[in-house]
Amino acid sequence: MTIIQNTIKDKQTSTKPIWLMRQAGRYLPEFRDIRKSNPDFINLCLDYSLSSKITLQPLERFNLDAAIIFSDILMVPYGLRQKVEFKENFGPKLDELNLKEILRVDEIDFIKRLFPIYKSIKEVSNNKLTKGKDIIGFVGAPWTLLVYMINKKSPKDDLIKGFFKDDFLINRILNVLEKFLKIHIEHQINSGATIIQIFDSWAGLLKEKDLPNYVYIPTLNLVNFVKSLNIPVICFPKGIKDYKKFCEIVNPSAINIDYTVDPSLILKEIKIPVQGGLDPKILLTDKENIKKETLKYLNIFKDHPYIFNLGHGVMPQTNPDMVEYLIKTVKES
Ligand code: 1CP
Repeated sequence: MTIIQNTIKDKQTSTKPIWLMRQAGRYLPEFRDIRKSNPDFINLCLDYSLSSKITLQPLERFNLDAAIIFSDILMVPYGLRQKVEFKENFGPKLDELNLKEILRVDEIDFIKRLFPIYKSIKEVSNNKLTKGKDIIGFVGAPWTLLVYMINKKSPKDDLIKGFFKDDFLINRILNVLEKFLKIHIEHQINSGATIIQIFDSWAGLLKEKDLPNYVYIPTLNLVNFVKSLNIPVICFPKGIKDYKKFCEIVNPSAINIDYTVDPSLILKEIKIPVQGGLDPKILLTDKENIKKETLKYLNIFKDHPYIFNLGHGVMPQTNPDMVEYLIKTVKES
């Protein structure tokens, strides 16, 4: 068993495995090199040879315990024939959602559109760099995908006015997402993914009373599906106030915490394995501070099954040397 599987399934606490959200990406010069000659981000995700190469880049450099497939949560709206583009200094931009068009997409069509992702996972799992390590497949949670599909861009500056006005549309989309996210998860697993992470990056936009409808129930359906395939599932409901309640209701195999929550409180309140927490901005400071903050998390979770990770993705301006230092600190402690 890998050390991450040991942490999640056997609740071992003696070794702390580590991988990082966005471990492949803009902060690596070798990624920027590839990106320069591939301006279309969706096409890059659909080039299995390049996407598998990018996935392996951080494993070439660092002593990480898992690979996370280089892809994006917005490949699912793309698979459902909603046009997605990534604009520089703007982020994702989606076309108007067309329910009729989406309802016409069938499983065969969807898989055909996303097939390079599955091929990339196969390549990665056959590579010697991932031997004895986990391969993390992922999806966006239904709520976060719904946000992008209706909002048509990042909701950083808030959701568009009237976001919730069409109940019928919202419910149809959530239904479609549940069906196709299960298909996407199952194909990633059949291609070699050994863990699934569910990213709910915008869970924090919801009021407490809306969490059951948009977060707890749709996520629980996916979590139960992944568990039925005998694969661990890690949830990241970023920005929610009550991680304890989320864990009680959704009960994933492990919970990824964000950088705004107090890890000591999490230790007290949460029984399941924990992942992440360290503020990615810490990697923009100096080694002394990185060491101090890293040891803080390791110390708090020393007797708890814990997978070291950040409280959100590695930032583009991060110096790779600091990532190396972080990993070394975790491995040597
Ligand atoms: O070069 C570039 O411009 C691309 C930047 C980039 C990268 C490297 C985007 C655009 N996506 C990715 C890869 C990616 N996205 C991975 C790969 C694996 C890894 O972690 O190394 C993963 C897991 C994601 C997941 C993802 N995409 C999330 C969930 C996690 C999170 O960051 O909260 C979200 C919200 C997205 C949407 C997205 N894709 C890209 C951007 C810039 C965004 C966020 C936009 C926003 O703020 O709304």
